[in-house]
Amino acid sequence: MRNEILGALFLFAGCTQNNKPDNSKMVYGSPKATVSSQANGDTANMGPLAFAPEVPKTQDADTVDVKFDVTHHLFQISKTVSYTAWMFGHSVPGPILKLRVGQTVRFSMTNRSNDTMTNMPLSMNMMPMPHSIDFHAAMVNPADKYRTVEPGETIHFTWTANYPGVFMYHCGTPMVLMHMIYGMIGMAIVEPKNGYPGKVDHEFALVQNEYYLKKQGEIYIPDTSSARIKQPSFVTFNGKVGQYILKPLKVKAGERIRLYVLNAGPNNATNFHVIGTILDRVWLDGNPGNELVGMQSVYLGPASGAIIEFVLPEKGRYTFVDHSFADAEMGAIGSFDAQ
Ligand SMILES: [Cu+2]
Repeated sequence: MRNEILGALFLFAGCTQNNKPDNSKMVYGSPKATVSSQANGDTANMGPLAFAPEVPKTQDADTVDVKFDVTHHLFQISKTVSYTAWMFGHSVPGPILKLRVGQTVRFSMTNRSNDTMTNMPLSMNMMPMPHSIDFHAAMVNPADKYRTVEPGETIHFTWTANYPGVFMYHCGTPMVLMHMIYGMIGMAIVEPKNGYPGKVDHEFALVQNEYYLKKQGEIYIPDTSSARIKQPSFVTFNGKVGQYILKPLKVKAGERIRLYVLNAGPNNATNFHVIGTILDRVWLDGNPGNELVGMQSVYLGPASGAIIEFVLPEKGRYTFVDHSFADAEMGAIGSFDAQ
């Protein structure tokens, strides 16, 4: 009996220790960023990246090279709506980046906004713009690493992932609101040193964001005045209106599902909910130290994330929504097809 109590105490102490940040291992800051006036020759994305809902695999290395560029491009968010997007890695949201605590990222990004938008008439091309990137997962001097680079320039800097979690990255060039509603948002996942605890059968990444659009000729352009009063025209999971209603995410009944969810905002909160089940394990901001259990919905303000686990109990179609139902009506709705 005594041994059992001691064992339980030991386990409890172990958990607490695991969940506490170990400040002796933190890496604060990094060498100064460099900016070159040369564009990267290679336009391909590089690193432990994937496009949502796919979750990338981490790489087994102390230092990982990550590269994606900024482009301006026409982006289709529904059958009838296309708009002039500013994007990381040629998508909205930008590519999902996956790291492990302790890894150092050697990052590089070219501002290619001066490239011709190949999918639009020249007369409708967007003006080249200065851009930047701000990684919420990093602990660095923002004036240095998150500085704005001009069209054609390339920024290089390194940073180390100290905390596990589901973090946002975004363009931080003023007016920040404008750069975010144009599509300059993305997710970085940092897993604990030994990976996330527990086994799951499926993993998906979901980034929720708001669009504020107004019509201009045949296409739409982002509208900062409706963004200022927080009245979106569309709210989406992974950049496209209702895409997982049209094409549900396929799983099996009874399997354990893990979602990496980020509310990129930029303005409104979300109440993530799955109709027909209970969210049985939730790590706020994706840190196992912040565990909640048995949730009906997970409330996430702008730039908040979570890891959400659950089981779909029997065969069927399970809809997931932002339970602030105005947002579901505007496109923040999808479904799982459990076979
Ligand atoms: Cu920008």
